[in-house]
Amino acid sequence: MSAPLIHKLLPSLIVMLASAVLPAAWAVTDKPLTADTNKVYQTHCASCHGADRLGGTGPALLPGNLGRLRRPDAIKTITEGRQATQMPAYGASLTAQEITALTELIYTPLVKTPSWGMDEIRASRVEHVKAENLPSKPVFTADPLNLFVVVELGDHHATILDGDKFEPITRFPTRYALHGGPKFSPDGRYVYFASRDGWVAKYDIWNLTLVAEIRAGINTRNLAVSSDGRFALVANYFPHTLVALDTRDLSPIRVIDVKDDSGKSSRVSAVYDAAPRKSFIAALKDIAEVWELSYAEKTPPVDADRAPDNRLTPGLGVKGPFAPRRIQLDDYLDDFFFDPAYDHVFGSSRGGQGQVVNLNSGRKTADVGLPGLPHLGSGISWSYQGRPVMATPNLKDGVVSVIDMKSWQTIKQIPTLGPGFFMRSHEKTPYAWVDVFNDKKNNDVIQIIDKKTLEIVKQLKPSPGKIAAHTEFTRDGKYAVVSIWEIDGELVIYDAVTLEVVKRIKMKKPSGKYNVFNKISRSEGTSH
Ligand code: DHE
Repeated sequence: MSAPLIHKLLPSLIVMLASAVLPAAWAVTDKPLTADTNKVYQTHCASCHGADRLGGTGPALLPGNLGRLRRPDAIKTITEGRQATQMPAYGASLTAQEITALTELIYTPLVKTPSWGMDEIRASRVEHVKAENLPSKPVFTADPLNLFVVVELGDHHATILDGDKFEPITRFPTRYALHGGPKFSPDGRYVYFASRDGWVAKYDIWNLTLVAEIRAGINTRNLAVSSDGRFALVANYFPHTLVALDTRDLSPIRVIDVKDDSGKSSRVSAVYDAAPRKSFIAALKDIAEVWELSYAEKTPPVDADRAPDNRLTPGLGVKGPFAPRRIQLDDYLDDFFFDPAYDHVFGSSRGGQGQVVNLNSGRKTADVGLPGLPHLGSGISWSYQGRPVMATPNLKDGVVSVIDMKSWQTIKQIPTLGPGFFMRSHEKTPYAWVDVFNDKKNNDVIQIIDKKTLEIVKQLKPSPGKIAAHTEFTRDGKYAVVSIWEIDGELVIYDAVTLEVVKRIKMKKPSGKYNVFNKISRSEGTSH
């Protein structure tokens, strides 16, 4: 059945069903918009986006989830539909006023806050196949550790790419708007995706099969997988929770409310695995704390020499696995980067100011002056003149900052052609690759930094006039793969030594690509 036909037949049924089964807290508001607009929404949109706007086969239509979609683009999408998706065009069936009113509706918060706790999370889980029944060897001959998982945002698909032949092995649909790096099981067999709408998916790469999905939040930031592969922790903007999942089948284990002693709750900016500590570290957006959640048998011991006025406070009566150890700070710590030993996190506060926190003592140990808005989640590290350094691109200023991770001094601010987004390198290449994603004039350029001299040595234009972003290397570091961020985009593969193009592969807005080996070996040139 065609998508427009589904749109015609299902709405009334969905509305009836929705009003019968949805909890009161999800009721669609008819304020401050007119009942007419709601009727238009229920007739044309609810079947895919949910009677409650929380999403269905289509994405959630709530202001928090639409933050990155500008209103004129929303109007265009409703009028013209969205290429390569199920979203039909309504320009012929709705008036301009109805389309404007619908746009207003989707940018209006729900009057009643929807609840998304353990019951709703559990009910959302879909187990497509029992993972343990699938063969435990790859169904293809390509090197399973030199595969790339490519996220194609253009039509919400992912491609598994053979990293030796640079040929796609399979391509499959994903949930709408995946964001953040997918995470892998320690053997590289399973990959876990998170979508902005809170869907987490487990995919068996060896069997090219989707195993299970669960909606862990309504507006999700990212997820982390424990170094032993047993757990996933999902960081949510809405509701203000961290959700622990059992990676075997994505069953929910625990929903942790994120709040401080006064009861003030917080969005979670991001969560990462700290393998040597056997814990997850979570950065909080609205509370000046960083949380450590252990998945070790016993919670990790805290430094004996911790100051008597120790500022670690017990966590909210939550006991057992994932009981948060709360480290209180003077300033907010948004996204962050670990030092090589995972003893420190280097984070940026809301204003972009950097601070270093010792995770063992729970104390801030240094301030680091940083210009603009550093993008620490995209930081990489290497050894420079015998010292561990990290480098971060900057979302606001045209600069890459290189910081000594022993003294926490800035060694160099490398001027770039404009603000960037992603940075990558590899142990076996002398270069770090950085894009100029956030500069309208120069966003088709990739700049190559020599890790020894900290100078820009070359500029590449993979596809002049088209946005170039996000590099990833093959497992041996010999080739670098760059994305062309267009609906009809491509991957451009470079010889990482000669910096010559060796191949181009058509893709639908390939946002990020992730090499299995580099990810599971925690290559210093890649993000956590
Ligand atoms: Fe991302 C990773 C935050 C906007 C594409 N982004 C991340 C991570 C964080 C983050 C915390 C690390 C998570 C992880 O990998 O586990 N991103 C933010 C923002 O705060 C910001 C600026 C605003 C927002 O809307 O959330 C933002 N990000 C974007 C985009 O607009 C991008 C370009 C397109 C998109 O997908 O929405 C984008 N972010 C990415 C990608 C990664 C990512 C491709 C994974 C990078 C990697 O190599 O690991």
